[in-house]
Amino acid sequence: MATDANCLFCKIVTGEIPGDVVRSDDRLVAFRDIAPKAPLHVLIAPRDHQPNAAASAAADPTIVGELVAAAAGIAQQEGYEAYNLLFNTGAEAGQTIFHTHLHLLAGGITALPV
Ligand code: DGP
Repeated sequence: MATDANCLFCKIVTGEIPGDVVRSDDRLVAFRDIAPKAPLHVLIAPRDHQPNAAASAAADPTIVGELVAAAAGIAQQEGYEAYNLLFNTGAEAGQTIFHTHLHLLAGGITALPV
């Protein structure tokens, strides 16, 4: 499994830096966004360090589906039937953390997380 000692989200998924974790298993960690753009705003990150969703899909063909399935479970657990999912890919598209993460937003988006 790839890790990057300089990556903030690697530090959150390993617990080196605390996060408000809502789900964790051997494949992924989900934690609340520090600057939420909706009443529910959770980031779902693979443990494996890859710079974006396309790279994760290339490295591990099932992981992106696992992130989506985790999002569905978290939304249900938090009481939301409807939600939005977003991968920012590339700095020009608003990506600021270059460790794959799926944004899960529900309850009314106040601004796009870009
Ligand atoms: P993106 O722009 O797609 O790379 O999203 C990065 C998100 O990460 C952004 O919505 C803010 C969030 N974020 C940045 N630093 C931290 C942090 O230290 N903890 C948590 N929980 N979220 C963070």
